[in-house]
Amino acid sequence: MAITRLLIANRGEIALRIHRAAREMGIETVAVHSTADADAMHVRLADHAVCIGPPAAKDSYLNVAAIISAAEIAHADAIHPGYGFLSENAQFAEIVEAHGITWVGPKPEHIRTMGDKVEAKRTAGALGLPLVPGSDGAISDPVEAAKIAAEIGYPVIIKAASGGGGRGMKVCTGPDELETLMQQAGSEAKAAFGDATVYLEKYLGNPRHIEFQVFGDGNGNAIHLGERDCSLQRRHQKVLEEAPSPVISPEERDRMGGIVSQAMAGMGYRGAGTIEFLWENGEFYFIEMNTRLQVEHPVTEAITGVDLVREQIRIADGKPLSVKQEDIEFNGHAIECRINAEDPWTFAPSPGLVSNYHAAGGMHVRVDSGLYAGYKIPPYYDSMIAKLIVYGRTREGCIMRLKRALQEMVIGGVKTSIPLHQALMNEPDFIHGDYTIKWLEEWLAERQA
Ligand code: MV4
Repeated sequence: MAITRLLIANRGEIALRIHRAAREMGIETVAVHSTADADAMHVRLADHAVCIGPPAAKDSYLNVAAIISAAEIAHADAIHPGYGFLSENAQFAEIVEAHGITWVGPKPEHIRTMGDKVEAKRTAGALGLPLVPGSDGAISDPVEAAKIAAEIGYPVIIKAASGGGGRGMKVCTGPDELETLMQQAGSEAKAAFGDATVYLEKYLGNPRHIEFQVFGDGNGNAIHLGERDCSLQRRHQKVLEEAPSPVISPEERDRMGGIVSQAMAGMGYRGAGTIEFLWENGEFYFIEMNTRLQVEHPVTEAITGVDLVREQIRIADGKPLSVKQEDIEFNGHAIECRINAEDPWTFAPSPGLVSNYHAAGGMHVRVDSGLYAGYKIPPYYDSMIAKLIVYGRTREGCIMRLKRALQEMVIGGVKTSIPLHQALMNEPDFIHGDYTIKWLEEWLAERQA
């Protein structure tokens, strides 16, 4: 029952990315789209297209019944969810499988486990991953919490079990505020996620965000594809990512990579995954796992030569991993700039008509985007309209080429984050790889002043 027709339950550049991988494998594609996306590039390129609803994501890209119906009408035998939307919805994965459709993603039980941050941490710890010191699971009793906080030392951070991506976190600097902040965190979590469960961790003051790409075959075999440094972010939105991390040595990569792939093998993980760590003073601390393909996957593709979407589809199709760990080499350096339709300094969204468009090109330059001249960027979705991914044999060479590529990019008619990336390329701290998760926001604040 090999996959012959793949429904892509997403939009924008990632829908196009998945379409391209499928085409190269001889698999037909089915695009689904809202009424606002009828003119999108992925819809034009796909073999078949089905309109699944009005612009609001809850009525279209998050509409499970509409997507399953589209799959049945179009005779799709597999569904790829991309990132965001339904990609980490365990119930959706179960429904897809219950309809006899191949789910291009992890086992639903693993999506569910990792979606609960308390369960994720417990699982990661049991599999041998290093954890941030903190409460052993959920905590509700303020007396118990105060005991743990005193043990691990202040400041501590209170996190929502159903949170993730930075939502519902509170930093607590001393015992006086602990009970109040726990209550606040709990009720905010209840309001946002319908679940008041919180847990406690030692607060790391100035870490880097380093994540490992993993792949499992679902039968106890797993590999890692090295790390990405995603420390440059604003309000929990990544701005630029790179691989490898400027601070991780080959020995450290092999050591941590061995630990994460052993953990994934141990749980029988299937498909692509990302293990997120905070890294401070040379130590890794697991925080979360993402059970999906990530926006920034191309930097890993650039330095390993492995097509991650092709690999996802192969695994979903019951094939073995196409590469063995010992065959994976890490060569050179890659940086991805996320290009958003927004003001580069105020970050105000800037949707509208793209009056003209020219993508950068040349050696080792990749642009993942559904843009074209005359395209109208709809206001209803994420503002990311393109990713510029540049490779170089060295980090320095990569930055030089990236500067050149940023100069070549033309996106007319809307504001974009290209000027922000150009400014970053001239910052000594960035050039030296000397940045943490706080760096970008501090730099932006200084520029305002
Ligand atoms: C932390 C932390 C400091 N100490 N946990 C934010 C998103 C979520 N995935 C976890 N996050 C953090 N957890 C401890 N124990 C600081 C952050 C954090 C952060 C993490 C990664 C990338 C950017 C960030 C920005 C602010 C806070």
